[in-house]
Amino acid sequence: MDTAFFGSKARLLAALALAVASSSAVAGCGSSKEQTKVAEADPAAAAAAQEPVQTESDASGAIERIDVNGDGKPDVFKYYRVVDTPVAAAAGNAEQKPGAKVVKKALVRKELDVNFDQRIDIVQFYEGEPGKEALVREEMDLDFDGRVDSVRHYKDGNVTLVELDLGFDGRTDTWSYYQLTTGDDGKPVNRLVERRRDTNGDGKIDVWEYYTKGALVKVGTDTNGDGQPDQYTRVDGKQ
Ligand SMILES: [Ca+2]
Ligand SMILES: [Ca+2]
Ligand SMILES: [Ca+2]
Ligand SMILES: [Ca+2]
Repeated sequence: MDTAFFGSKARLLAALALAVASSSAVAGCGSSKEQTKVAEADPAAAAAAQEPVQTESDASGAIERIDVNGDGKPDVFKYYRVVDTPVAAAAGNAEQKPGAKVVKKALVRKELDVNFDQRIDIVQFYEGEPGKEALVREEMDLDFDGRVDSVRHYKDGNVTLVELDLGFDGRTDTWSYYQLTTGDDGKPVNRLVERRRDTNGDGKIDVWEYYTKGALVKVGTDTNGDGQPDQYTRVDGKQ
């Protein structure tokens, strides 16, 4: 019984490892065997498969298209802003002429089609100078209908607010707020501190959940419909 269970689990892991290995090979440099096969079937797809990463750029920006699953169609799009850095300001290079500029690019947006249906499901927005880009917002289409259902806001690498449309009707109904605090072990920890919910879908918040050290301690409700909590219930046993 146990042996059979572990056997099937091992096979599953092996299959998973294989899938990951082959997809990263395609994303990296591509295998010549696969390219030959594709070339016989579709020369255009073969040309794309040979270059899983395609870059286009002009004076103001650049776009990088990446074909993750090797079907010849890009699934990841990276948009860059081009930044001219005077050579003096960049790392000193004696061979370059005075007044010359080093062109650097900063990632501003990343779009991902995670289910390979040619529709973007995740859009990430970045801010910061080249090499120091930080994720500030992430929009996700969780049910693949083309409409954003989740927006995550970040500050210094930590999520601060998650907006969710759990009803999938195009309206946010859940707001989760996070705060960076110090844990019992003295290390920084980013924790959920408050969750606001619109439970009846009228666009107004009616339930407020308050969290301490990640645990729900108090629930506030709006009973008179003014959009403010007026009744509180403690759920942690304290008075
Ligand atoms: Ca693809
Ligand atoms: Ca998609
Ligand atoms: Ca959606
Ligand atoms: Ca409501």
